[in-house]
Amino acid sequence: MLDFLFSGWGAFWMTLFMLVPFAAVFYYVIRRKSVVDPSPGATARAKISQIEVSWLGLVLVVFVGVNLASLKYMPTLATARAAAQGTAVQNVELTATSWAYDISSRRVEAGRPVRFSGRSSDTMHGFAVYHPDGRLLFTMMLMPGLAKPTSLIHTFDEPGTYKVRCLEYCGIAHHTMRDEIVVVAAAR
Ligand SMILES: [Cu+2]
Repeated sequence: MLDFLFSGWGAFWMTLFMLVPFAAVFYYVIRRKSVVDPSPGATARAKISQIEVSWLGLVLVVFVGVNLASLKYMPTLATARAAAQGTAVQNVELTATSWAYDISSRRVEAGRPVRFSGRSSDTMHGFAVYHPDGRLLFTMMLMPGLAKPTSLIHTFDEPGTYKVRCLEYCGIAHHTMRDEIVVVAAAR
């Protein structure tokens, strides 16, 4: 059932389904103000301002709350945390060239942080890594001509074959720019 939601049609129907409440509220308001009672509203101005301020307050609280709660998922923070812990990091160096990657190692261990250091030798490229179930784990933007590589630390939790895709449009064969990283169980 849940797998269906992650397919193309699943996402399509889910999006349509989420629009139903909006359509219902829209229809309700239009009907109330055009058919049931088309006369000007009797609500006092002060009351309307009060509702507007409360609504703005709610939006602000939700906006700040969601941003704060999702901070820990930001790749930059995870990178800083892993770097601060100083555990043995596995280094993977990669260079993107239209339209392939040159990767120093396509095999890393699960449970140990991996530092991906990427460069581009020609134009703007991306380096995005997907979990075997299709979730996007992170993406890096690789810009040409930088003195230092772009780097990011990620710790893979599970062994498996992780797909790599370029997510920056880089020319006619951009869609063929793909690779794989194999995550193996940690050696004990
Ligand atoms: Cu590309």
